[in-house]
Amino acid sequence: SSVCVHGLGYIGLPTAAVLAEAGHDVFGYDVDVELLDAIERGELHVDEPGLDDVIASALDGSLSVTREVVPADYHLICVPTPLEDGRAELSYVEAAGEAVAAELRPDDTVILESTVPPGTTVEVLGPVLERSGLDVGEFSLAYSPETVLPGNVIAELHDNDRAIGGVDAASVEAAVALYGSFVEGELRTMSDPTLAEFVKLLQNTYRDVNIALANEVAMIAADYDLDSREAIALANHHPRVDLHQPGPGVGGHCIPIDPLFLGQGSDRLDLIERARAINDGMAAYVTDLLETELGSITDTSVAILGVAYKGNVADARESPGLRLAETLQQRVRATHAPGAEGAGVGGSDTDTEIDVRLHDPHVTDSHLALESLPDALSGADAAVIATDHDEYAVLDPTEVAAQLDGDTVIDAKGILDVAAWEAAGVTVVEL
Ligand code: SAJ
Repeated sequence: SSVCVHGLGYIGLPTAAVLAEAGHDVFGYDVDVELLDAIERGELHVDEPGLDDVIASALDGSLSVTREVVPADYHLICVPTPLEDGRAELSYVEAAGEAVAAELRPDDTVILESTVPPGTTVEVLGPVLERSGLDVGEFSLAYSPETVLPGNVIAELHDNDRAIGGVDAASVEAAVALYGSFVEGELRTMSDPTLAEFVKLLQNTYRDVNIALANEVAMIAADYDLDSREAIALANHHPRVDLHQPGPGVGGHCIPIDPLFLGQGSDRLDLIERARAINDGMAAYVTDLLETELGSITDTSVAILGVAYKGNVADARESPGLRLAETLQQRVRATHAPGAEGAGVGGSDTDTEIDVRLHDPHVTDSHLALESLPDALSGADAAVIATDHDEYAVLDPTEVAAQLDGDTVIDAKGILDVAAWEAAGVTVVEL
C-alpha cells in the first residue's frame, strides 16, 4: 500500500522507516523543511539505537520524504500534542487533518497515533477530515497510539501489542491490515477510538501514580532509616505487587503530561493530580537532603550529573535534573531575600549564590551550558546523580572523591555501589 506519514518526529520517522522495510511505498511529510533536508542528507543523528541504520536503508528503498502531502491509501498522523496552559494543544492534529482532507479519496484510511485527550479522533479529527467533502464512513478513520519506549523504539515498534480503535468495522480492518504487516505483537481491536485514546492515557497515568507512590515510600523509608529500594524490592516479591522506583522526578514528554489529558473532559482528577505534585516535588526533597548534608546550600557548588530525563537518552524535556537546578537556585534566593521569592534567574540579590554545575554525557543542547565531568566535579561541595546513565554507574569513587571538595553524593537513582563509595570516603545518600 501507499502510506503518507505526517510528522517525522521520534515516532513518525521510525514508523515510516519500519513501514518501508515492510514493503509499503512510504512518503514522509513534515512541515519542518529543514528536518526533511537533514533526513534526505542522512544527517539526522538521532540518539536512538539502531534508528540511523533503519532510516538509511529505508531511504535506499521505498521511503521518500515529501514536501507536499500526497494522496495515499493510508495517512498516518504522528504530530506532537503538547500541553499548553493545562490543555492539550491540538492545532498540529487539526493542521495535519486539513492537509489530509485536501488529498483524501473515498476508501482511504486515516489513522491518528499522537497521544490525545479522549474524544479527539471522533470529535476533532473527523470533522476536519470531512472538510474534504467526504463523510466519515466513506473513508476509514482509526486511532492507534504508539507505545514505544524511547531508547528501544525500533524493537518495540515491531514487538509491542497495538491497540486499534476504529469508527467502524471497515476502519478496524484497514488499520489491522497495515499494522499486521510489521507488528509481531497482538493487535487489540475495539470499535471505539475514544476507548483506545483513554487506554493509552491510562498506561502512562498508571506509571506516574505508581512512581509517585514509590517516591512517597522513599521519603517515608528515610524517616525510618530504611533503604527504600531494598524495601520496594522485597515488597515486589509478592505476586500482586509491582512498585516502581523512586527518583528525582518524572521527566520526558509523555508521563508528566499524559495524565493531565484525562482532565480535559472530566473534573474528577484527584489522586492523579496529587501524584503529579509529589513527583514534581522531588526536586524540593533532594534540595532538602542537600541542605541536611551541607548545613546550608548558600555559597556552595553542587554538580548535577544528568540532565537527560532518563538514562542513556539525550532528551532533556521535563528534565528532573534541570528542575533540581532551578529549585536549588530558587531555594537560595528565597532563603536570603524573601522579598525576591519567585524572581527569575539572576534575581537582584547577588551576594548569596549557589554554583550549580550541569553535566550530561548524552545531551548536546548548547543552551544548557553543560560542563565536562572534571569541570563539574572539581571543587564542588556535593554531587547529585539525577539520571541513571550507564556512564555514572561506573564512575570511579576514588577519582570523584579526589575531584570533589566536599564528600556528599546524593544518588537519586540508586545506581552506585554504596559500599565502594563509602570506602572511598564519600557519604552517599540514596533515595
Ligand atoms: N521513572 C522513575 N521511576 C521508575 C520509572 C521511571 O522515576 O520506576 C522516571 C524516569 O526516570 C523518567 C520518567 O519516569 O524520568 C519516564 O520514563 P519512562 O521510562 O517511564 O517512560 P518514557 O516517558 O520514556 O516512555 C513512556 C512509556 N510508557 C509506559 O511505559 C507506560 C512508553 O512505553 C510510551 O510509549 C511513552 O511513555 C509514550 O510515548 O507515551
